[in-house]
Amino acid sequence: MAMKKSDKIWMNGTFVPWDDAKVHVLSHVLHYGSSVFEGIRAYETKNGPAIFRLGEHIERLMMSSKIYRMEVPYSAEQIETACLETVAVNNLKECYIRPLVYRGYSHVGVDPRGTPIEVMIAAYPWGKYLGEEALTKGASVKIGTWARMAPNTLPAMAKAGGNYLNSQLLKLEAVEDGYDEAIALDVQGYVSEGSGENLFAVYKNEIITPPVSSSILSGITRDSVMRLATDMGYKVREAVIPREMLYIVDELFFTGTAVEVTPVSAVDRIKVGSGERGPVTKALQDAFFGIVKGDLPDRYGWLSMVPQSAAKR
Ligand code: PPE
Repeated sequence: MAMKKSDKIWMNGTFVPWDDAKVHVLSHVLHYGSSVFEGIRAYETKNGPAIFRLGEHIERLMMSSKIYRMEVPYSAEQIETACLETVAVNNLKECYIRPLVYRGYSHVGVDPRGTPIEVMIAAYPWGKYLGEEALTKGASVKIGTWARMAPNTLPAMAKAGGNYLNSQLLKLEAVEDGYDEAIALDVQGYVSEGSGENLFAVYKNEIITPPVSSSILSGITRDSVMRLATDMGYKVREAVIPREMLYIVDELFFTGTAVEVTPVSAVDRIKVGSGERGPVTKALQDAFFGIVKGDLPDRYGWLSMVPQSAAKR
């Protein structure tokens, strides 16, 4: 799937034309996966484009950088402003924003000390992660044969480029086998998350999701859905989930910036509930999309409006 280009990419403090945003082939990041990144969405609202939970995403980018001892040469505030400007200069309304912090070019060798820490931010249109139809019909998933990283191998809380080698193994296995997506177990055999999404189950009138200790990325959409569900009166709990529970729950859905809130219709070809999108999933989708698109009041202060004046830069 070729991506849709936009005009300009923010690279180390300046905007460069999309086709000129390049790195040297001996950059540390290419050889050793030394990057941390974010995925953020902006939605079109009646008052212009708005970025969803920008502050939390950049906070996580800074935490991921800290875990890998990468000294980011910009403040969180500067990166937030740069994200808003990147959407504006490209005249984008609905888009995906990808900030990346990476170790650049100085020398090859595992010891990363001395490599320049570089930052880029791109914004471009990105449609529905698992296809438009999955939002209503649900995704068919399999339990991957690859486990998520053991907690003392790669830190799952850091959204690091290298973690996505594990995600790629999971995703490739799933799509090659005819599924939309894979769910990974952790090294203990408990449910962790999808290749690029968190997972929620609805079971006996409770909403449950694996805890951070199950090697998940602590998702910002996950946090948003937990807050929305609690305020809507649902009982929400983090719980260690055994694999077989996925076969008997009433509803199952993914959350994530790219995937938004997407139902899961079957696990290992076993139908989840009736195999249709369930009522709790639907209610949470309505609440989530209502807020991000500005149709419902932004009662949690989750939207950052893109200043239109920034477009003139
Ligand atoms: N787990 C993983 C492994 C993950 O990659 C994501 C986001 C999430 C959970 C959900 O986190 P959050 O976006 O904060 O709710 N995955 C990003 C990258 C997807 C990609 O293919 O690239 C995303 O959704 O932007």
